[in-house]
Amino acid sequence: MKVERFLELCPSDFFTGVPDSQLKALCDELMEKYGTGKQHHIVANEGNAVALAAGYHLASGKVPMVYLQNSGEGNAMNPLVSLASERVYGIPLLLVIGYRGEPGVKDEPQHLFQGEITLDFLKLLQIPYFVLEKESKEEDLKNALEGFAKEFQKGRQAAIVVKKGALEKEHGYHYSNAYNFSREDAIRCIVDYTEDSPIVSTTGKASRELYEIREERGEDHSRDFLTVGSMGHASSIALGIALEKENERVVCLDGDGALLMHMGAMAVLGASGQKNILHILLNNEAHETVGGQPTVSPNVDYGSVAKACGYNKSYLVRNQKNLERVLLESAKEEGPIFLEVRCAMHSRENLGRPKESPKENKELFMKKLEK
Ligand SMILES: Cc1ncc(C[n+]2csc(CCOP(=O)(O)OP(=O)(O)O)c2C)c(N)n1
Repeated sequence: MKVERFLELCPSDFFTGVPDSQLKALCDELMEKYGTGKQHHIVANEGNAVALAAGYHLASGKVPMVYLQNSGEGNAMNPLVSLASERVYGIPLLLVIGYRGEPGVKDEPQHLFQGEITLDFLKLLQIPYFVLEKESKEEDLKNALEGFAKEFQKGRQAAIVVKKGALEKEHGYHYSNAYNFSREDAIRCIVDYTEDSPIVSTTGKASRELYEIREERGEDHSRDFLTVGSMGHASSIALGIALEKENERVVCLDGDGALLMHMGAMAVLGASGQKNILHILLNNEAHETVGGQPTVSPNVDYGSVAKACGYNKSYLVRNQKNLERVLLESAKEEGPIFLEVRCAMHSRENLGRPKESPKENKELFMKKLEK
């Protein structure tokens, strides 16, 4: 179905969510039509989206749309259950959910279990849903929305679960930023200069690039924990390792979308005063992995946030030369250290994926840490 028509049929005039590659047509259309601001907000996590939409409903009486990848169901669950629920405030919301890991469709390991429980999750929360497929007819969606309208009147939520290829848009939206230092080159440089340090890398393409860089160097992957799912939690994983392994200097490779998703982790990391941790933010001001949709990063001074959270030092670099200098200099400093690298919004078309399973990655990583 054409995304333009989809939006005409949906009852909402306010849209908020966290982007998803499977919902790229929807995200692109919302960007083209509204940009970000008054009617469309790309937020830090899916729970934020539910709450922001709830506020909009309180002020307008209308039914806002909350869009998310199914991975975000967990983040959305608390405000769905304890705020929006008919048994609490009764806030009508139209959820639009990208269906990754759909049973029977090949997908990455981190999506498989989530895919299996996506519809059960909605059933558990007593949220009626319609699964939109490539073959769905306009009539099917209209009928579902008519049913949903009755639910909304009762202060309930309803969901459209979007299968791969179900929403289409002729022209993609063009996203860009002002930087030209590639994330992959930044990671290559970090691997060069942090020597044998364990690296905890964030969800998305940064982990895939780290994996490929090890292959390129003929090294194994035993120093890297690739956080393929659980977006926003890489720095907490790194802190957990640093607390236990005080002789290791633990490096976290974070993304700006991921860091924003659970920014409270920075406060905890700062407060830990842990000397053996280097938190590196690869800031491309975008959710590049899922299509390049903007984050609110241009508005955030991360270095100041880190300092205010109690990190010992914070650095900002935009090119290879300065990154090399800071990596050398910061190796002599006590942590927690924060290093922001402003990166281009780009990745290779032919970027591979890890060949080992997440469990194999874990076992290799643990074995190496043990030594
Ligand atoms: C809870 C959750 N919501 C959404 C996603 C989908 N997702 C995967 S990667 C990604 C973007 C990550 O952005 P950022 O951390 O800035 O890294 P970049 O892709 O720009 O390198 C998103 C939204 C997810 N995996 N988990």
